[in-house]
Amino acid sequence: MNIRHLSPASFSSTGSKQPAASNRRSGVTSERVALLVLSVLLAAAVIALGVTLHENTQTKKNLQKFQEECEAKHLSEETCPRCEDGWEPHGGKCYFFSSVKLTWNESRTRCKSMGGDLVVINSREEQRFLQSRLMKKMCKPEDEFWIGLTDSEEEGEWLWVDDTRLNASLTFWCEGEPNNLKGKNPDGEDCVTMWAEDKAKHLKTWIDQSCKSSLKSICENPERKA
Ligand SMILES: [Ca+2]
Ligand SMILES: [Ca+2]
Repeated sequence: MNIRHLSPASFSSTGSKQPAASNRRSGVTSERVALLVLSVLLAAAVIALGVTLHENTQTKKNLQKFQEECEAKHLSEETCPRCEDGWEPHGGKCYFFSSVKLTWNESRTRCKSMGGDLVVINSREEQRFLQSRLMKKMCKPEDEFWIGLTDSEEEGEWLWVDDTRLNASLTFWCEGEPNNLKGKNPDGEDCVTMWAEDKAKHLKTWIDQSCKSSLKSICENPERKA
């Protein structure tokens, strides 16, 4: 190969050196600009995606919150009884455990003044509920609560305050009760109390007492209508 023949070419190459470098520099600059623009676009896209994801999450959260609130509202309307303050809901009824000690008649009047009456026990389940609540309400073992049962009209004919007769297969007398003792009151014992005790798993906690005794009481009220 003849090197001389290459010389002019190499010169010519040297001659065009300046514009080539300039081109390269301007190429590098435009590449940088393009890269910068791409970077900005990418950053903008990432931010936009982030905002969208955040908004989506917020929307989902808001929707979930709304559904929870709605379900809670629905639940309270459908299944939660509506009782006045201080009354305890159970099985569609409201119960008030009064710690004020009054005679049976006075207790009944007080329950009525609050829109209810002394409790009528219609089921084994209701007796069990009341007993479980009394376990917490009783301050001492001899604490007794009036219920809405009496034989004051005719001895031995037990009537509830709603005028229904006591169902013989649904009684919860303590052993030896009712005994109509006449020690405290010559009229005998015509009003009924109930109490509770850990050991009383048999549910038999009713006692007939003198209606004039001052004792605590249980009031009952139907739940408020919607
Ligand atoms: Ca009696
Ligand atoms: Ca008795």
